[in-house]
Amino acid sequence: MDVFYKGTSLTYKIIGGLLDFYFFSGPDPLDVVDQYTALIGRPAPMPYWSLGFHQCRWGYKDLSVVEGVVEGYRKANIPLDVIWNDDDHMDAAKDFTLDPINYPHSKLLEFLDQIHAQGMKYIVLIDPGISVNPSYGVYQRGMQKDVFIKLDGEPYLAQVWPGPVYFPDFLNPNGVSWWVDEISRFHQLVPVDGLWIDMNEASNFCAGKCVIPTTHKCPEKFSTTPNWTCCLDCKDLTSTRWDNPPYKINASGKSAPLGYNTIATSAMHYDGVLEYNAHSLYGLSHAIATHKALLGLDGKRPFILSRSTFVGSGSYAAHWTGDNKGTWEDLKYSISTMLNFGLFGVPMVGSDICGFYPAVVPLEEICSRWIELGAFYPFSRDHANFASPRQELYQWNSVAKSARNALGLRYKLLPYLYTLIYEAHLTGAPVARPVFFSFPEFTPSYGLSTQFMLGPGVMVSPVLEQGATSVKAMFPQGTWYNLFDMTKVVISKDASLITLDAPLNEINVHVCQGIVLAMQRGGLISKEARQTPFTLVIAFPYGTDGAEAKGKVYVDDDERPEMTLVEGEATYVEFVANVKGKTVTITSSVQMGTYSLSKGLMIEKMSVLGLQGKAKELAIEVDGMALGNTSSVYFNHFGEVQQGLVERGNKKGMLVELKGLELPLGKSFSMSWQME
Ligand code: MIG
Repeated sequence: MDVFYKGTSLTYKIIGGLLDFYFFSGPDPLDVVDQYTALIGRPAPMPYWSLGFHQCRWGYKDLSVVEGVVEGYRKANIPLDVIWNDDDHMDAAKDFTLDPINYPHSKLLEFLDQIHAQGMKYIVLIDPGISVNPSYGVYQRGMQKDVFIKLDGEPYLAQVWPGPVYFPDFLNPNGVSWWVDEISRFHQLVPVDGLWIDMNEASNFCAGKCVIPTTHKCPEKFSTTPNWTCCLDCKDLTSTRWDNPPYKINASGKSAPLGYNTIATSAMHYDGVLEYNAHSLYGLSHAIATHKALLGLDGKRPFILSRSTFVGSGSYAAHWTGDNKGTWEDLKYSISTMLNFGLFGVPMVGSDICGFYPAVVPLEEICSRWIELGAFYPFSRDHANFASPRQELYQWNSVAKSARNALGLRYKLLPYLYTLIYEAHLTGAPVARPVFFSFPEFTPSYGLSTQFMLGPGVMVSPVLEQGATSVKAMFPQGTWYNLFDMTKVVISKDASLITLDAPLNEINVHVCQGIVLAMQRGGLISKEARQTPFTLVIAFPYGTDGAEAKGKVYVDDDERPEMTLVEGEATYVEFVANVKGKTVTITSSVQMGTYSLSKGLMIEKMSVLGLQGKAKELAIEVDGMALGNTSSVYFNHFGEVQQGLVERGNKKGMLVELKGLELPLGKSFSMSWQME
């Protein structure tokens, strides 16, 4: 179909099929996504480590380069959880193989042992196209099991990186079991922690009905410079209504056959299903098969990143927004594409940080701004094209500084992000969401796509313009506290734009009044960060003497596939804080606490925002018993007590910190004190 949007109307030009309409009545945006994902499938649980930072690049020509990247991050003190290979590790671009010279098996295993020992992870790319090559086991077994999509009774011939390929049919149960087996064989060879499935639209360098040429080699020779010109002998398919329907969609800007640069639409899947009818499901079926394969390996929670998605893909895979450019325009555009995927039920999403295609402008400043924004994508990965200059975050001192700053906060917010993944899995609620999702009454934010929220309580306001050192941001009514310096307060009364300082290495991230944020100390790797003590950030309205704040935290052993409250394997705690007159109380209500107690997780600090004056007369109860010895516990007061209400802007407020706590996360507690 072609869909035309004309401001006041949508026109669907459809060349066939049945139309099923579903209406989701809301009333709130979050209700709509809840109803929608109840129908199409809830977003998949994600491993905790996948919320860490990822580094990738097409063109890490050998293992030593990859090792150098890990070392580069370590030396620069920039967090890194996952290192990726694009197709460079493969032997002549064939799935499930290793280049014996550049990625020798034993060396790769040594490297993986090392990084795994630190808790880091490794992901590689695979494509659906299987090299047509009688000496290649993956191909042989696929032929034996008859798993490929067909045209005129023969496997449909296409071309991707390895040269001539056949495309597996993931609608065929044999296709799925063959794929599951190939992944399990590969995993025995290389213990990868997740898989990246690319080119699964499916993308084909050729079009129509092709044969392997007899007059020249195809590909000419396998070279290290990628080459995507069609080398097969091909004829356009024009005789069937499947290939050549009377209405021509705008395929690649050409009035070409419908299957142009993909699988011919008259090709046949299992059980007589035409590609014409199944085309859009290819990437989804690929993700489902890959998910099944990973689940079967060692019972760990799968991580899959897919380029092609369809309704329902979020139940199996994360998504990145494809081949973008290192431009200010694409930096900005990444926000709306990310927010869209949240609405589609694919909350684990992000764009290639610093841009994929070789930059047309110097990258240093853009890359600083990009990691500041990208550190708050649910899926945070730097990735580049083989022809791009190197753009790992440590390549420039200024970018490294921005990265330490922004990723530093991300790693402190990991428990919050992980809890949002849990909520997404339960209710479809997007991790990154438009401001109006949390503030449906705030109509001026309906068109806002230069800022966004993480969950209900965190606002991200990035710089998206060259040379800017401040940013104009909009805030729903209330008090917002800067998470980098909690004494910086924004008090918003209406939709007018507030100018915030934003020097090159800084991004504005604010927490909203009414929220209790569970944070940890952070670190350079999520495995360590997740073991550190917690801080509860409690945001009351500025200068209040009557208010409530709420929050929750979910933690579990993220190795198991399910994200459910199982005794011993998960913890779920809700926090409620109140101010009434001079009395402040904070309580936890534990739905399940065994997991975090067994791990010895502690709350060490409360950071309370919005109060005036000095705190005194602390009382703490744990499990209903007064805590006798509170000698290690003390209050700190930062910032300034303002007289009267500040109206807006970068004002100073007050932070009351309660430090020296050792409250086990997972025990119910209640505490209270008086403000002088
Ligand atoms: O035609 O595997 O979008 O992220 O680096 C290019 C090489 C094929 C496209 C992906 C990109 C990846 C690239 N792939």
